[in-house]
Amino acid sequence: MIIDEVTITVEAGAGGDGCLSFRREKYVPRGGPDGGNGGKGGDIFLESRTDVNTLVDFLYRPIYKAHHGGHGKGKNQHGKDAEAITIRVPIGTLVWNENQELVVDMKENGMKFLIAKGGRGGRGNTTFATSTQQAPRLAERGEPGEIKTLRLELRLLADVGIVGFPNAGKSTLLSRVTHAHPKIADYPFTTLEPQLGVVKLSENRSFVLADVPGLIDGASQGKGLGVRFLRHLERTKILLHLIDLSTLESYPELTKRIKTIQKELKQHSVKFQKIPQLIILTKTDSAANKEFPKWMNRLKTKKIKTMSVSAVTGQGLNQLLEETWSLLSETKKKEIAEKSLKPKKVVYETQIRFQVKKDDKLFYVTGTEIKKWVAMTNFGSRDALERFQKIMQRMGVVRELKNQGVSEGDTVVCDGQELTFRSEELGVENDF
Ligand SMILES: Nc1nc2c(ncn2[C@@H]2O[C@H](COP(=O)(O)OP(=O)(O)OP(=O)(O)O)[C@@H](O)[C@H]2O)c(=O)[nH]1
Ligand SMILES: [Mg+2]
Repeated sequence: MIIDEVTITVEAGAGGDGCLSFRREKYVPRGGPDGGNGGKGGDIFLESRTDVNTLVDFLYRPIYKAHHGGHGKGKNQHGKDAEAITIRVPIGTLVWNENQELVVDMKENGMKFLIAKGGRGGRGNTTFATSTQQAPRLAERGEPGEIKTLRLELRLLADVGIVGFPNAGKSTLLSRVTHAHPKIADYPFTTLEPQLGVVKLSENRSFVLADVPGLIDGASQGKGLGVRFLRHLERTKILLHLIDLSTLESYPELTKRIKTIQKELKQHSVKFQKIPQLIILTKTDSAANKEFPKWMNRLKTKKIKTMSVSAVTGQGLNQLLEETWSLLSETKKKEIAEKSLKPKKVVYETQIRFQVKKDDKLFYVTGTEIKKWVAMTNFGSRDALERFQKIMQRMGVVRELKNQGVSEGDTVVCDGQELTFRSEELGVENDF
């Protein structure tokens, strides 16, 4: 299996800061607050596309940054929202986070996934005015955007699989139509593990072909090697079923061989019944019985698509690739039509709100939300500090601190910001 891998960093934009300002007009003493809100920071999306085939571009451009939101201004002017950016990835890209957890499998065409969320704009002081607090000296800073380091892994999914008995000429076919160099020999079980190659018909017409070890009667019960690798073919869209003419004497033998392989596939997984199959008679140059064109006609009357090739003379190879391509395009179109009926998914991750840990005399409060509120608070302002405390209370941080035995004067470190646990002095109703 060809696996392509890159590491990238995505940095969503921070929200713009909210503005702290008061109206100043002639003859209007003590004008009210008029600080506008900051704009939203830019989000970063991943989108799976059929027109992107590799991860190579990411090697040259591993960092993606969205813009920050504009800052709020006086006269209630809000900052501008930053535009989202979309990173295009090939279909079949797996996205892993720093903890090696799978974030998303971009396996469907046109799937859009919010990978890094832009920060919310900070609120200006106008927002904080209430009937009791008419001149708030409080404005939020913008929320930082999410920053993530991601590992993208492309599992090149094979579009077309080759199946058949050992020695049918599977690897030879792969070597003739792609740049792959599989081992080829005139004894069974030459191929020991799956081989992939890319067939390029023209600039925009290419597909991935997979060759797996040969199957034998009883393979689904574990005989031979082939069955171990059949799972690699489960996601293919078309199967080329190869049959060796050089050892084929009669029509009944042909149908028997076809049925044997089809039975093995079906017993391995019912999924194979839905995958269209092309029957390919191989080694026409050394066919044991020259009557095979008649057999092909008989199969055609049963609506079984049959072709013949010789990897030695090259006979039939082009027709085979063209036929495979048109069948493949048809199958893909059908799939896309079925899928586009469903709404596109945008998935959000859920996170633990906060964590409190006691270490000696210090209490450490961490978590994404805590990080956010610390970044958004201007600790130099008494009003802002008071608000921060209220938020900690609402989130249940205070309750948890108390559970862990916090007392007056203890130091609480919120995401690197040192604060003193004190109640009355700050005049907050309940303790911090
Ligand atoms: N005359 C002739 N011989 C061929 C042709 N295609 C393949 N062969 C020969 O058939 C033998 C088997 O070919 P492989 O491609 O290794 O067969 P395979 O299906 O991959 O076999 P396993 O990997 O063992 O399952 C080799 O000796 C090839 O040279 C052909 O079109 N004409
Ligand atoms: Mg082989």
